[in-house]
Amino acid sequence: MAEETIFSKIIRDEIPAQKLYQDELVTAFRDISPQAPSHILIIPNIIIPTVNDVKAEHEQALGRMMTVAAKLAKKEGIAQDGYRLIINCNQHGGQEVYHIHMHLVGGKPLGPMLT
Ligand code: DGP
Repeated sequence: MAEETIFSKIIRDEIPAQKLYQDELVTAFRDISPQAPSHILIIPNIIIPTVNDVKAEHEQALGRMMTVAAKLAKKEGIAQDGYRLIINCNQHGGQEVYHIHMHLVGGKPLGPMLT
């Protein structure tokens, strides 16, 4: 059983977060330290620590993360101009929270992708 992070507490409403969406598979909420006008995190409700831990049985939740990203981008009004979806993995990827999450970032022109 993978270790819980702060994100499990957000899923269960045990700590506050600006939740934008939740269903049986995924949860979306605003990032605590936004890097752009729209910065949303979309996570599976089950704990998958990193992309390295992804298995076929996770495909439904991971696919739902994409459809929710598309819906929220439209809702945020950033779909037309565009945005970026990012999943960081492990140390070199800059991952800080070991509960897989997709960053939905937009609302301004974004800089070069790799730093
Ligand atoms: P990453 O570096 O990809 O692991 O990104 C982790 C993100 O999670 C980072 O942008 C900040 C965000 N974050 C960390 N703790 C919290 C929290 O307690 N609440 C919210 N809303 N976001 C958090």
